[in-house]
Amino acid sequence: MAILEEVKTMIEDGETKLITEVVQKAIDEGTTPEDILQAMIDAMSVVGDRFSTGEIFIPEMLMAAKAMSEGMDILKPLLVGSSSTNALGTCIIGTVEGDLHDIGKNLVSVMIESVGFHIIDLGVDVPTARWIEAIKENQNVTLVACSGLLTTTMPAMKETVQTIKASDLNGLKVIVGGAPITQEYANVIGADGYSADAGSAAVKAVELVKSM
Ligand code: B1M
Repeated sequence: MAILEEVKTMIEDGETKLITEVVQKAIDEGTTPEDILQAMIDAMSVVGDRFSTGEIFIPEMLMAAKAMSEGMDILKPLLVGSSSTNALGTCIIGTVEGDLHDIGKNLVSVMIESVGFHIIDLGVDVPTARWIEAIKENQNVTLVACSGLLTTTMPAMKETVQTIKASDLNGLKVIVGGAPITQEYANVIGADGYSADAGSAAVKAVELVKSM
């Protein structure tokens, strides 16, 4: 089996022990971290489809998510690199209230860190008050990045973004994303930026902060 197919199968099957070995083997064989990551993301889509059709249930989704996280632990240093300087200030990142999905958020975090931000990760299920508190208690916050994966938590994202924008917290930009989020929704809730994936989130983050 080609190595990327093997990586994909490990994630789809939630092989939390074997995944690190296979990811390391892919790296050793010269596969780029970006290609390995793409195979892992594709696998999560398959997992989502299987959940939708009732082929698998929450425990299997959880195992796949854990396998993805284990694989990411190996890829992260390669994706962030050593050029990280924090020159663009601090980014507060998290998943909005009511939402426990963190894989996409973690990927966005890695990519934003790689372009020169210091990351403060608030985790998942972050209520609006916690976002505000984190912005106030940290130095030089230039970016807030809100992730959301559920249609049912889109109103929580709206509340968080609108509360930040209506506050007297200046000198920062707010970027949003996640599967159900669109540019149109980002405009409606008053976010400064939207991105569909982790790579373009990093590009957008730089663009927004440099324009301040
Ligand atoms: Co859930 N889940 N889940 N889940 N889950 C989805 C999202 C779903 C689409 C599955 C499905 O039905 N096909 C569906 C949502 C439907 C909807 O809202 N329309 C769903 C559901 C229904 C649920 C529950 C309600 C199930 C239940 O209990 N009945 C429940 C909700 C729990 C809660 O949050 N309160 C639930 C639970 C879970 C698990 C806990 C089991 C697990 C999450 C574990 C974890 O994250 N640690 C899980 C998983 C794994 C998934 C799927 C299968 C995979 C998500 C994922 O990690 N994708 C997912 C199906 C799918 O996505 N196809 C699904 C890979 C990741 C790389 O992609 O997160 O989209 P993603 O991130 C992308 C972009 O969206 C973007 O960049 C990333 C890629 O580069 N992005 C940003 C993300 N954040 C961004 C922020 C940005 C910019 C871009 O700027 C700030």
